[in-house]
Amino acid sequence: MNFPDKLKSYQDRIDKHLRSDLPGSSTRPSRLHGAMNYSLQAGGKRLRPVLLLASHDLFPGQNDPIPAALAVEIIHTYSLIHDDLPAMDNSDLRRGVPTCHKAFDESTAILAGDALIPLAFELVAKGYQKIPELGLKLVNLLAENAGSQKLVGGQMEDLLAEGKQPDEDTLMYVHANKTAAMIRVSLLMGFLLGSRANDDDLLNLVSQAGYSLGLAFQAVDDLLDITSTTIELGKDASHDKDAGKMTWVSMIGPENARELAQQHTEHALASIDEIGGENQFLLELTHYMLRRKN
Ligand code: GRG
Repeated sequence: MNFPDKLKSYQDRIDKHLRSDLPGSSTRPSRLHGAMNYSLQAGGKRLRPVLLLASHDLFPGQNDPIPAALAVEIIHTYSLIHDDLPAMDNSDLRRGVPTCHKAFDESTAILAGDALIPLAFELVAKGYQKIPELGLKLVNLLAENAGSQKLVGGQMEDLLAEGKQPDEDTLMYVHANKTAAMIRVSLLMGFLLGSRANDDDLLNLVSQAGYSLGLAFQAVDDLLDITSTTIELGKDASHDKDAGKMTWVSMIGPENARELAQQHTEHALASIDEIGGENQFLLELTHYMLRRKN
């Protein structure tokens, strides 16, 4: 199967389960479930669950990766809903449609984000209850990476840095935690559900690949803010620039940011290459992430 077809088949599989495995929009309170499903089904590249499935397929095993894949997309979606709120980035557009608080209202969007967090953990806990040792490990990994020293911590420092003089230490902290942590943990969870989960050398390589891929992804995201249009992005272009965000573009300029994205991509490719297994799709996905337009 060629790369675009494989990517689409992963995305379709995730979309299907997001529609069928979660409480539907008519579940009481329907306004809350309506808002949760609105944001989950607004689209999005499904990058994190695709990475999880592809990482699982490196060395496939008997475990079903879908509950974990849904969980990482659900945590990511909550973070977008909360990030878009007026108290944070105050964005009107996300995934090509009005943000959750614009389509509903602020209180509903806060609650929709809140409710998505335990839903993600419920899926992992229930999905892997027959393999409790691995299940707990996955719960722990997801909690750590979504928590105050990773995703939320990165978001906190990102907000604190707005309008400040750019400094590399802060920027690295924000990118490593706000962005790379969830990308890395997606690869790790997929790998741990596969048949080589006990191979620590491979696990280390997967971790390194995830970290580099996450940093490359964020450097590209910084560039897209100034090179892509609102239509292409599905969210406001020039948002970072207008908000005085600390980005690689504001710190080292677009050419150096592009160079940096390239370097992180090469590191990721080297690790994925060394991992071996059925790694062709992940190698192609890494290239695709560098040339993406949204
Ligand atoms: C509110 C705790 C909390 C965190 C918010 C996700 C996030 C952290 C902020 C969004 C802004 C941003 C630039 C984050 C960096 C990660 C990133 C580029 C997210 C967007 O991910 P994509 O491009 O989005 O994968 P889709 O819509 O395709 O899923």
